This record gives sequence, C-alpha cells and structure tokens, in this order.
Amino acid sequence: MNSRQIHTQFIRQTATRQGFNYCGIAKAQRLDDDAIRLEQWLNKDMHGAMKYMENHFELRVNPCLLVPGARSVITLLKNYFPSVQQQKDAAKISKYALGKDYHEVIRAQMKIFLQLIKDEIGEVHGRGFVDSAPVLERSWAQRSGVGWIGKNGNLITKESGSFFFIATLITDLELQYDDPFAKDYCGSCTKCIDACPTEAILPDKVVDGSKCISYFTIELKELLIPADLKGKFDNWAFGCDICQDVCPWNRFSKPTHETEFTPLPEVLNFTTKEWEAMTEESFKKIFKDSAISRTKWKGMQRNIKFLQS
Ligand code: B12
Ligand code: SF4
Ligand code: SF4
Repeated sequence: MNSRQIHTQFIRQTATRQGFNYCGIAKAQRLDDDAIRLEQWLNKDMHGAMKYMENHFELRVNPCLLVPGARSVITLLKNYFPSVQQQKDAAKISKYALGKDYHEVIRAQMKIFLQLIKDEIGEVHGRGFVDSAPVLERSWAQRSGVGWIGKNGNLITKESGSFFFIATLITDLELQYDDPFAKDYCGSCTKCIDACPTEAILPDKVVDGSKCISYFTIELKELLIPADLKGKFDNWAFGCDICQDVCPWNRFSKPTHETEFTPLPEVLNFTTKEWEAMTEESFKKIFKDSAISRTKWKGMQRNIKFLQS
C-alpha cells in the first residue's frame, strides 16, 4: 500500500471508531455546477431573510479558498434518528433538535478526529465544519459517494435514510477519492412534494427556503410569520420533518447510538399550553445546550402563538 492508501484507510477506520456512521472522501475543487444552482437559488430570493447565505459566495463553492492548500474534503455523517418519539399531543419539534445541540457535539468530535489524524500522520492542516460555515455540505456528501440528493433536497442514504447531520473536514492531505453517488433512488415517487404543507418543494430538487416551515420557525428570529400560512403548520413549533417522515427511504432509519442526542423530557412531552406557560428564565435553563436556543424564548413564544391562532 502507498501512503495515500494507508492514510485513507486510517481515516475511514478512525471515523467509524469515533462514532460517525459514514465517511466519504472527494477531491477538493471548485463546484462549478453547484455554483450555478446556488446563484439561481439566491437570485430567486429563496433564502428570504437568511442574508448570511449571500455572503462568501466564492468560499462556499470552493473549499480551496476556505482552507488554503486543500486537497481533500472528507464527509462524515452522524445519525440523529431518535429511539423514542414525542407524545402525540406535544408541540412538534424536529428530530434533529430533541437532544443536545449537534453543532457543539459534532464540533468536539471533529476536533478529536483531526487530532487523531495529526497524531498518526504528522503535520496535517485541516478544518472541520458542521452546518454553520460556507460549505455546500449536501453536495460534498453526494460527491463523496455517501448518498443522493432527494427531491426534498435532503441527502439520502440507501441503507438508513436521511436523518443524518453532515460534517465536513477539509484538509491538505492527499487521499483516495470515492466516486460520486451515481444513482438517484427517488424514481417516480413524489410523496415529499405532495406532503409539504407550504409548497416549498419545487421541481429539480430545489427547495424554496423562504417557504419552508423550518425557516419560519427557526430563521425568522423575531419577525412575524405571515398570516396566510395560518393552519398550515400541522403543529410544528420548531423545524419540520414532514418531507423526511413521508420518505419511503426513512423506513430504514435506525435509532442513533449517540447518547448526547438523547431527547430532553420537556421536548418529548410539552404541549403548546405548557410551552406558552414557560418563562424566559426556565427556557434559558432547560435549553442552554439545545439547538432550540437558536430561536430564543421570544421566537418560540411566537411559534406557539402562531400554532394556536
Ligand atoms: C440554509 C439551510 C437551510 C434553510 C434552507 C434550506 C435549503 N434548501 O437550502 C432552511 C432553514 C429552510 C433549512 C431547513 C432544513 N435543514 Co438546513 N441547512 C441550511 C444550510 C446552512 C445551507 C444550505 C444551502 O447551502 N442552501 C442553498 C441550496 C442552494 O443548497 P442545498 O439545499 O444544500 O442544495 C445543494 C445541493 O443539494 C445541490 N443539488 C441539487 N441537485 C443536485 C444533484 C447533484 C447530482 C448534485 C451533486 C447536487 C445537487 O444543489 C444545491 C447547490 O449545489 C445547510 C448547512 C450547509 N452548510 O450546507 C443546512 C442543512 C442542509 N440542513 C439540514 C437539515 C437537517 C435541515 C432540515 C431537515 C431541518 C428541519 N428538520 O427542520 C430542514 C430540511 C428542509 C429541506 N427540505 O431542505 C442538514 C441536511 C442533512 C441532510 N441529510 O441532507 C444540513 C446539511 C445541516 C447539517 N450540517 O447537517 N436549512
Ligand atoms: S421541512 Fe417541511 S416545510 Fe420544509 S420543505 Fe420539508 S415538508 Fe416542506
Ligand atoms: S419522498 Fe420520494 S421523492 Fe421525496 S425524497 Fe423520498 S423517495 Fe425521493
């Protein structure tokens, strides 16, 4: 085996040992096709009030600008499918936000992952990202052979569906590259398009972010949710899983082994009435380590009021 093969094998084994569910590797290069798709998405204002999506366009489509000397993009997936579900009458919270904030959990795990690579291989430069950096994470996952982009915009694996976080490690290490995921297993299915209550899923795998319940309930901050959407949220108070819940590939979802994602009892049980009664002080205390803190107490109160109106 040459050094590239040895390093690649070490990275894949380490990813598994560190509790990541998939590891795929792609050559770091500018994503020309994605740049066109992203530009069209932005030009059509599908990012709505998410103005941060307009920033760093070139960095977002070119990892070599984000990490100088970058040669490889390592994609890691982390399963977040819970083993317990919310109570039937609870205000619905996206599965990804039931436990501890994944940004913190995965960031810490990526740090260890990179350190283990350095300990084994020597001087390696790299940066790990999850969600908050200008990186087209879904595209890198598809390019690394991990899965395909479904009509609902999500990265789907054939083995276990789409309830995965995507993390990327961009590094100057030369590695063996996977082939992009060649097939698309959506076929003639349109379940996600038919089920989306706000018609946010458009043809050609385009999701209009500015129409998504996840956008309204998480990204709008303290702005008001448009009144014409009343009655359309199906009790979703934070995020929305509808287009994944209806996806036939998610019948293969398996409960995560990540203990940090163990659901908070409040999230499993609180009805809209109980959320409404929550003070700002207790919100801060209960959700200090949760992704739900992103919307702040005020945002959550707005969401709950909207569901009741
Ligand atoms: C902005 C954002 C949102 C916005 C806008 C959504 C959107 N469609 O972009 C809002 C707030 C609405 C949102 C919602 C959700 N999000 Co979000 N979001 C992001 C973020 C920060 C940026 C996404 C982005 O660049 N959008 C711009 C559009 C143009 O890009 P895109 O959707 O990624 O699509 C690209 C590819 O799919 C590609 N593409 C399309 N067809 C094809 C075909 C081929 C062959 C290829 C190669 C590429 C390709 O085209 C696009 C540009 O290249 C990413 C994190 C990140 N840094 O990537 C997380 C991320 C995409 N979100 C994630 C999640 C979990 C969600 C939710 C499920 C959360 C929830 N339950 O409420 C929903 C799902 C909504 C949906 N159906 O898409 C995960 C996705 C995991 C997965 N398995 O796919 C990510 C990757 C975060 C993470 N690190 O895990 N999100
Ligand atoms: S997350 Fe909900 S609102 Fe957003 S695209 Fe999927 S079904 Fe539609
Ligand atoms: S619901 Fe059907 S069309 Fe939508 S992503 Fe899943 S398989 Fe593809």
